[in-house]
Amino acid sequence: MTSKVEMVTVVIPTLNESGNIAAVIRTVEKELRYPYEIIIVDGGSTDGTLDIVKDRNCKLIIETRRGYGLALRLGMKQAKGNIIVMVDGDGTYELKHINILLDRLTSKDAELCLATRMYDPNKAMGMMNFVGNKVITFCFNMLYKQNLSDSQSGYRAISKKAINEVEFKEDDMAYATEMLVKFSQKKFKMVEIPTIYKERKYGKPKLRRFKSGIEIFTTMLKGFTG
Ligand SMILES: Nc1nc2c(ncn2[C@@H]2O[C@H](COP(=O)(O)OP(=O)(O)OP(=O)(O)O)[C@@H](O)[C@H]2O)c(=O)[nH]1
Ligand SMILES: [Mg+2]
Repeated sequence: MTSKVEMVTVVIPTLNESGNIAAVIRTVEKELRYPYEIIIVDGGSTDGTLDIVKDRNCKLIIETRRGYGLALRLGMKQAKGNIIVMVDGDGTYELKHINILLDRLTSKDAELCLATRMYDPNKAMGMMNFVGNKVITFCFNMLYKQNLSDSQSGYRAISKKAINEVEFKEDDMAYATEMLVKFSQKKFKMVEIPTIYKERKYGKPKLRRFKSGIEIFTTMLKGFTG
């Protein structure tokens, strides 16, 4: 149950996002209507990302062990807000929708609200990612009796209390799925808002599709078989 936004902690993992991170931070600062802090968890960027972040009013954590999930987990541990927003530092998510995301979380009294890119009118997501995501999300919905449309969205508002009640183990991309699996098991309420997908303007994706796909399916099945 999340009926009120007192303070928001925006947790952003970064690994070589110098072309994107300034705009991400700026948009949060401009748009977010609630009291907030921003925590950047950097994986040891060598492209100037750190210099950009140090100039901003953000808390910076450096964690050179690899892993998207590890970075998010570390950032969330330090969160002061009662609500956490996790979002990538690559500019692919629409941060102008951040208040809508938070308002849906509280109006629905949910533990998690995710921003789904599946109704993007521009259909900007690449075919491989789109199909992979559809298959994973379909299996997840079947196994855990949910009705989500974008299980791989990394743009979510989550109650800090809910995060504290769950123990996470996944260090990489499967973390996003592990969260949905464990929240389903706890019967936490999960809702969505539609958002758009924006293509990466700078830098390279760190996603290794095959490795992540295997890890995601393993995570889903592990949760199901106990
Ligand atoms: N701290 C940290 N951040 C990471 C690591 N791997 C990825 N990231 C960041 O996590 C976010 C998600 O990674 P992306 O490379 O965008 O993966 P993706 O969203 O699947 O791929 P795109 O299609 O390019 O958006 C980005 O902000 C990355 O910079 C890591 O090992 N450590
Ligand atoms: Mg991305």
